[in-house]
Amino acid sequence: MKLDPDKCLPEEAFWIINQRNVDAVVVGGTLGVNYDNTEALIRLVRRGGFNGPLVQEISVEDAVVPGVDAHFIPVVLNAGDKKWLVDAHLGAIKRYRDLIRWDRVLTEGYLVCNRDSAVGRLTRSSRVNPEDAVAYTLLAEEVYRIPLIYIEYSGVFGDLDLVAAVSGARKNIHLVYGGGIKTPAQLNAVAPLVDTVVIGNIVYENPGQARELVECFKG
Ligand code: 1GP
Repeated sequence: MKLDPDKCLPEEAFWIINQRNVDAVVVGGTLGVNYDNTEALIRLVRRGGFNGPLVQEISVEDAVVPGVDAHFIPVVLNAGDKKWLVDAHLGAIKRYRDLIRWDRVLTEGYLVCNRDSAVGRLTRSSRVNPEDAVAYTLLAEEVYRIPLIYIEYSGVFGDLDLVAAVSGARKNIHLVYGGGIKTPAQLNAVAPLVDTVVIGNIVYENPGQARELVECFKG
């Protein structure tokens, strides 16, 4: 479950995140993220009784909040703007170097497949077909030795052929899918292909439907 610091958390979210088949709560977003709204959301989730893994996915250097269980660092493999591949990360390391708990940092090889999403526009991500996606995955797994690849369709349900191609080509890299999941059929179609499914927008757009999704998902 990914929660956005720039959005108002509906009451149902507290029930949802405490269900057995929600593995973790990731706090992160692309637009309007700052330290105050990120810290407030993290506090809200903990106060809401969530005792599972609580992770911040960092997209803004100024918004790094200590005290979470881990920090996920997206490295946007298909970014047209090199900032999101290396420069933002270098800047953050220079700034926080002695404060970083490296044992709690997890790199995400990010593959932004919806170029019209906020993250797609921000990073100026290049178009990705299934062959590209497989090559990026092998690059992440075999060359960069990144532990996790995240197929990000943020806002739209993705191309299952692309996800299946990546799923068949990867060896051990942890495969995450996120984007546009609104129905049990979508969830159940993508879940067998990947290790982790992320749901985000539906929690805000239609909390009741998000609740149903989590309820009917058997994992
Ligand atoms: C966003 O992958 C997540 O980073 C989830 O996508 O918001 O479209 O569910 P949605």
